[in-house]
Amino acid sequence: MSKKDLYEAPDYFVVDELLTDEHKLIRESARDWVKKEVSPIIEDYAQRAEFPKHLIKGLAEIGAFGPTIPVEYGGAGLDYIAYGILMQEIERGDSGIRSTASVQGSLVMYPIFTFGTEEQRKKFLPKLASGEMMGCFGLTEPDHGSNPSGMTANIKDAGSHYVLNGAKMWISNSPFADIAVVWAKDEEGKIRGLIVERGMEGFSTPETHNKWSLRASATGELVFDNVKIPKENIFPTIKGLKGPLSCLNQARYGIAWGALGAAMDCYDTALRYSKERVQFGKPIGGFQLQQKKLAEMITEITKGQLLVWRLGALKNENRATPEQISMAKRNSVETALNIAREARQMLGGMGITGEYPIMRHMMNLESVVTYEGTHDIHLLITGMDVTGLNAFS
Ligand code: TGC
Ligand code: FAD
Repeated sequence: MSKKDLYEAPDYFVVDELLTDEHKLIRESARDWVKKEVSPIIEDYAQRAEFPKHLIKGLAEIGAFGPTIPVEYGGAGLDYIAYGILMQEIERGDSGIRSTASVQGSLVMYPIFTFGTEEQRKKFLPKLASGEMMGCFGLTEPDHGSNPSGMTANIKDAGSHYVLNGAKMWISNSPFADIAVVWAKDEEGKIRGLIVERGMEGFSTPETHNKWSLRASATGELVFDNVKIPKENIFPTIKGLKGPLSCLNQARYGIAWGALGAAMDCYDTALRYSKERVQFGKPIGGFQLQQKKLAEMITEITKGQLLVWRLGALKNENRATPEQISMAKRNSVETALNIAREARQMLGGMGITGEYPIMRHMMNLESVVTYEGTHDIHLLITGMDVTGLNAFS
């Protein structure tokens, strides 16, 4: 983006007062980092469909990898509101960069910390926290997206090791990841989690090209052709879909905060533009139709901010339910997509260019509304929770 990043975060209901000094400090350092390191380069990388790998070090330095993981394993030992703030600031820059942080912290470090052995924790967590090692998460398969319980990736016990076969699709960070947390069925048909390391024979990670969305994030497959997995790389006790779904709770929580960051950037851009752009002799912000758009945007952002703050407070007390997380993820992404679409129109022709971040956010959000559980799946989770009736089966 050639323009200077003038972002000012909207805070209509003074949610700021609900944050601690530590939260505010974390937010300021993340915001400064995004303005300095992400905004100036992100448009170019997105246009070229390239992940800006050099940002990994900075992401680690602002504490974006495993913010809630204890300090003794290299994490930042922060609470869930701090984690949410970090995701919001990063996604304000770009959803693809937030994706990298979400995957590393919630989908790779969290399962190793929660389900892994002490040896696995010590071996992998500090390097993942510092960005020296990058990870990815393999749940989705070509024929099993919303319904991961049907997965066919499988492991067989070969005495001294397991043998892994199958394929995963749509995997963020897979093309450059050093390790993959992979979910596969054992011989009893139970879903198990294991750590697959780059370089293991029969393991490859072909990149997925031609995306119109999340262009600054690398997406690929995971292909397993008789890969020998040492027994020490399996998570020993967790069995069943609740293993991967618990990781998704963490990541979906981060997205609930993150997507609002994209919404806030679109709103802020459109608000500034509406005061500067003159048509029919006055700034377009003076026309009622444009004010309606801005007023509705700030209303939805404010509702979203209050919702995720409350969700964070519940999460800090270990009281947030997966269903509450689903509602917040769905609401924030829908809010962000609607705001991105309206904000883009407010910029007229300029809205389609890379001079402004809106079109990039809008395209990115088309992935965010699909991954980590689609818009419809989260609606059905809420539906099941309030009725007690399962629409999936
Ligand atoms: P169901 O029979 O309901 O449940 C099976 C077992 O799982 C438990 N469970 C959960 N546990 C923890 N957290 C949750 N959110 C849970 N939801 C369910 C459940 O209690 C049960 O446990 P148990 O002990 O009885 O065995 O499962 P189902 O097969 O009917 O599926 C339910 C459904 C559809 C909601 C679920 O499969 C689902 O959420 N599907 C969406 C799939 C999804 O979100 N995939 C995401 C892939 S990863 C990704 O997109 C990363 S993008 C990263 C980035 O770039 O940012
Ligand atoms: P499908 O499940 O085939 O769904 C197609 C449509 O049918 C959707 O609209 C869905 O809502 C609807 N639908 C499905 N079931 C029902 C139902 N019961 N009732 C009503 N409607 C239904 N996965 C990973 O494991 N790791 C990753 O790192 C990862 N990163 C991703 C990155 C990107 C850029 C993208 C696009 C995806 C990523 N995913 C990842 C995969 C993502 O989680 C899946 O795309 C998502 O879960 C949906 O699966 P699907 O694409 O197979 O769609």
